Amino acid sequence: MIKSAVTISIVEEARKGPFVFHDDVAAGCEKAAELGFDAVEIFAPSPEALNALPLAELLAKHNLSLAAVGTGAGMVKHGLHLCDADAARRAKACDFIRGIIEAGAPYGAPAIIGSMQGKWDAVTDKATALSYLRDSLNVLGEHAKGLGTRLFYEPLNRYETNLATTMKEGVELLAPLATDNVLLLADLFHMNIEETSIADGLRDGGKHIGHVHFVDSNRQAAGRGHMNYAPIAQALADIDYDGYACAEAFPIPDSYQAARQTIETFNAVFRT
Ligand code: LER
Ligand code: MN
Repeated sequence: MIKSAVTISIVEEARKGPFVFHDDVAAGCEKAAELGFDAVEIFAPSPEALNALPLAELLAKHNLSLAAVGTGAGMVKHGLHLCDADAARRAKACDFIRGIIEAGAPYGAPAIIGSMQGKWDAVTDKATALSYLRDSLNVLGEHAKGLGTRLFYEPLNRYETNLATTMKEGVELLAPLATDNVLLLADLFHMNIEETSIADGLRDGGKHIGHVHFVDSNRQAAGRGHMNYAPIAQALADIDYDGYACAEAFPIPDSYQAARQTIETFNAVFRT
């Protein structure tokens, strides 16, 4: 059965980012539980910041799981990414992600590689960038496996990456990996921009999809745009998806209402 989750960001630089709750993990957990979410996904500024949170206590108190942890602060705060031409910077990017993997693992929460994947450019051609990225995914995927968790790789829209923008390209990117522990994150916002059909894109991802960012066409809460969720729900059923549908959306008109709209749409789409 597909489970619901909602994002909480405590990254100062991402205050205007597409996260439902901001700044206060305790308050976000309280609201998530009140609205009936199964889990939260946390975007933190560093592994240390994640480790410093009273997460075990908060999750137990509110009967929530930790669905996933984001790594994008490595890019947002430090400009790090896995395709950097400089080997020392790539190693730093890897270390940052390794720390987030280790912070999420005790809660069974996989780390997400989204913006930390980077891009190819005039200095680093596409083949070289892809080999850098695959090298890191192999190392980090196996590291996560050793800790009993997974790693999620997220295809992004063309304005955020040029490595894999569709689920099909995501599958092709993962195919040569030595590790079997990296799954795709299907973000409906990116897919709405890049896929010919979102439902077919989900079928292209198939068994490789491990996580879904559940959001509307305009990156607002599900139900506040023009996304047609019926074929999306059908495609997820067709591929036997039973992970999270996690709200990664702007807090419009405010965090609480975005979360409430999300869970209403989630229940209408997945629980009827
Ligand atoms: C970025 O656009 C995104 O969708 C995040 O989940 C990854 O950093
Ligand atoms: Mn996303």
